[in-house]
Amino acid sequence: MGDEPSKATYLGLDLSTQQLKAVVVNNDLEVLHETSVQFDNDLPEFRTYGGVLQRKEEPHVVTVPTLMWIKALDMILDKLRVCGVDFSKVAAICGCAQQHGTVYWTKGGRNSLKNLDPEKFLHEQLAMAFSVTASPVWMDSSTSAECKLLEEAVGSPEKLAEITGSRAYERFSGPQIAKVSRKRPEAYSSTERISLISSFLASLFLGDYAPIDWSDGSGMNLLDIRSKDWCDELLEVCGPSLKEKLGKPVSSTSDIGPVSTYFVERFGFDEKCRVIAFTGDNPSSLAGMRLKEGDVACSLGTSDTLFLWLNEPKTVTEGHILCNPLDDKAYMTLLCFKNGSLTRKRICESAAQDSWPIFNELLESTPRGNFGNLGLYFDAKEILPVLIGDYKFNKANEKISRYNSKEVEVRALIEGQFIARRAHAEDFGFSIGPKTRIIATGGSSVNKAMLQVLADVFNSPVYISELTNSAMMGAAYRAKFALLKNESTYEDILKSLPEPTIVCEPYDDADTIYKPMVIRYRNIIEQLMENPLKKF
Ligand code: XUL
Repeated sequence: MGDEPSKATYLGLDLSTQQLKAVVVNNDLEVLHETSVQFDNDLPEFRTYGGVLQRKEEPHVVTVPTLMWIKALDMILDKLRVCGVDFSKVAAICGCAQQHGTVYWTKGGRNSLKNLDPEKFLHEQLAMAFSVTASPVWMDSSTSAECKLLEEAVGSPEKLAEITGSRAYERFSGPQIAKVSRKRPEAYSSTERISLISSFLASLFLGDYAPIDWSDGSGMNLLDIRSKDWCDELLEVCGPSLKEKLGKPVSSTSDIGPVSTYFVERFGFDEKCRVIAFTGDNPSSLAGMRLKEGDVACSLGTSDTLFLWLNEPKTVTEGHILCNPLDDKAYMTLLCFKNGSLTRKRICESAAQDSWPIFNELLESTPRGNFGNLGLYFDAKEILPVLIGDYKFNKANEKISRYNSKEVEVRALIEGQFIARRAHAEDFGFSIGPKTRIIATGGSSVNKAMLQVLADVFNSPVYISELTNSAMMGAAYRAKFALLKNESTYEDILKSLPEPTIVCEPYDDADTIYKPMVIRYRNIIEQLMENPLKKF
């Protein structure tokens, strides 16, 4: 394996909200095998919907049975084996996962990881390895009280944002850990190690606790993004002995050790195969999309996210600054909108018989600007702006309970979502114009009708990469990069890959139509934030 670099392959994984995906690429980074496990359909025994558990009585609490992810890994490795993957050629494994979620290993967890029996599935052996069996995930918004604690610990939201890259956010791991420590002190004290979902997945491959990487660690409200170490004042308010429970964070390009003997014996991995630090899905997407200066990445998935590469950190109170996953000196910005593809799916079900072709037909049969109708749809409490519910406005800006036609509803949703993305991106300091390349990725980026609306609302050309699944591909690319980083730049390693191609250009009248709608959106939000029940 290691002696013949040209034959080396790389394994990349993406543990996202609704599925686990895996890819094997060759030394030229061409895809050899790709497969996925869908949580709701392939693991129905865990009874998730959209990959998560959420009870009507406690809608802000959103969790995932940790064991489901482990069973998904068992399944995906078998799927790869059955489709003929030669694991002995894999030179390095890297992965990414939905950000912010936390995994609580019980005392003895490390021992279980180190002594896995290759004759058995992982999920059989790790069923008792967790002190909290349902991991809180990024969709959870039940930690307002804990957010206050963190902001008070350092003095203010601004100070917290200056240190950690973000003011306190309910889904961030620090407030989530503080909630476990306060509400379930016994479970907390029997916790030996707390992993992020990314470092948890890496731990399974490593056969030991994998460190948290700086980039995903920036989504915790605990890491000082400049010194790249934990902020002691913040750890203290979250729970006792938290430093030991988190372990030391490492650079996202770290080689964290060889693959565990479990994988060598069960699947035939080479014992020299390395595990590279896993990171968050958004940082991994940045790596997969090869962003250039000035490009804006737009990922349309369960959450919609916008991000860009940043050379220097800055302090922002809306949105996030994260350590960069490719360059230890650089940073990235991130804006996250919770109501992405699941909300689009809801309207596709109600207005378009659950058919995307019908949805697109409806979308394309209405003019840009939608006759003055504008809709805002927040199934779950949104992050930006903090609102929940449906808000529909007609041409006269009156709040109405429903639209008379399905096509108006479909366009109201898509325009409303993208107008919000643009307004918040501008507030955050993104500069957007006809020269900006918007690079789209994520599940909904295959939908050209939607991308046309994106191009028009942003008045910028939209590109897509031939390689969809940028988060998963980013993991495979980072696997190779981490092995060669002393000899090659990331650009060099990726130079044989095709450039993103343009798919939609804005119409000439786009800015005249959407600029006023962005202003109108801002006014509506200002008034709704003051009084969400306001009658317009
Ligand atoms: C980012 C965020 C989501 C998750 C799930 O802050 O919460 O994008 O990473 O994809």
